[in-house]
Amino acid sequence: MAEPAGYGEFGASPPAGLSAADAQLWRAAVGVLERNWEQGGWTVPSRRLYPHQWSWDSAFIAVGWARVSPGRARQELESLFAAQWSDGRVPQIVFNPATARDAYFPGPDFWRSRKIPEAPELETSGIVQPPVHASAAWIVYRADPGPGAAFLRRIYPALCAQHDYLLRCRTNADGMAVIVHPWESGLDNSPSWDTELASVPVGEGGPDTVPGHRRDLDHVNPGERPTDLDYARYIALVEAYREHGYRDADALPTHPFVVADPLFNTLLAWSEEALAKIARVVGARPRPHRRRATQVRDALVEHHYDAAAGTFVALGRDGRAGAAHSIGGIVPILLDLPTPILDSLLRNAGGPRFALGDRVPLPSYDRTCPGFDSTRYWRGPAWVNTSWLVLRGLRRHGLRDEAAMLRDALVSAVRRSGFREYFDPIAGTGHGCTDFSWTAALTLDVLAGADVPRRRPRRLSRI
Ligand code: 9WN
Repeated sequence: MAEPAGYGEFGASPPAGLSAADAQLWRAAVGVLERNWEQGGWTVPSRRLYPHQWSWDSAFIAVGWARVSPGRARQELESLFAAQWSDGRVPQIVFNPATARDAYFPGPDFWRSRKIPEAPELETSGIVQPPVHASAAWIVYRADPGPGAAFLRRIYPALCAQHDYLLRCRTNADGMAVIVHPWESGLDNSPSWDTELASVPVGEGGPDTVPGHRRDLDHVNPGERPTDLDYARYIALVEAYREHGYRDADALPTHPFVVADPLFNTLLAWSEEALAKIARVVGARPRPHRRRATQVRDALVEHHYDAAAGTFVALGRDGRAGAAHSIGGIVPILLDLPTPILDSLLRNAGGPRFALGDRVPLPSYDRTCPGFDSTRYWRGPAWVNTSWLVLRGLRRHGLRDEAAMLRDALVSAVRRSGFREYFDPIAGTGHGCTDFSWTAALTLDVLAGADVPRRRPRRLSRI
């Protein structure tokens, strides 16, 4: 499926017009991607902390490669889809056979994908991550439309199968795709999952006994990672799902964690919009994709918008809402929304909770909440991918000034603290691993500047 590397079509030199400081940042970002590139045609998120291929990371990373080497961007996505299961799911992790089996926990011996008939030859995990891939594929195509068209023809059926799996096996009565594990959200220990997670029974060893060696703690300060209790629950959830051979029809009726998440569904709708554009290029029908995008967006607005809080919230199986004011509640700004909702999201983003306009990117969780923790993973720190998604949304709505503020915040955080995994949203300091691939990749996209807004700039009275 993959084509030859073709590295350097655009060269590593920065685009014309960047300041000397931005040009230096550009070269440094390319250096991170080069160091993290694997000969098999994909990029590790981080050499030591995440030494395999991750699903939504590859989508963000492809967006960055598209600015430097569209050939590598195409390979990044195609190598991921080479590990797609026959039921259409795109696994959260594709394990690198050349990496020690215990280099990451939980590794291939825990997931046991070889026992699953639908799984591919390469070993993988059995869960998914947010479906941002069709959107990434579209961005990759736009960067290099010549060879990009053949790439779209190759990958379109796999992208459709990915979405079909979610709509066929993972959709609830509201028409929303559900996740069965916090790792599927990509925002692993977000306070949004606390309520649902609290009722997950943990293993026999006791509430904070993790059945395995947490390799993450060999590389990163434990105060910046999920707790052992979180991990005990993560493991218990995988065991419950794995017991059913990862078959949703069997597992979901009794599964202890079934959540409809605004960020996951926003990316599904956004990617359906992208599939509509891709369909036009490959000679398929765009309308079914547009219809699905609208259906998911409408379900999101109808069931997940909390008018009092002015943001979108996750819902558990019995309709219990997760904590409001996670960054996932702002990300729907990527979609067309009714004006009052858009205005509320902007008020939240620009107010004290998310402080858009500060020198750092948007926090992952409300800065004013008692549960906010400025350095612990998804419970406060600013991550570049979620701010990049909001930035794309601001540009879509023609909000140039707000987009410029967020762009500057992203660039200055990285310039100040390096290509860190996440940043303290108040102090701006870097945390988690260094040389993190999607931070470098999305910095390239931001530095290169994005598509011109489709609409006339829209000014809000105040944000
Ligand atoms: C579990 C790879 C991944 C990201 C996730 C991020 C983190 C893994 C972990 O790293 O999760 O998937 O071990 O903590 O939360 O979004 O895809 O970068």
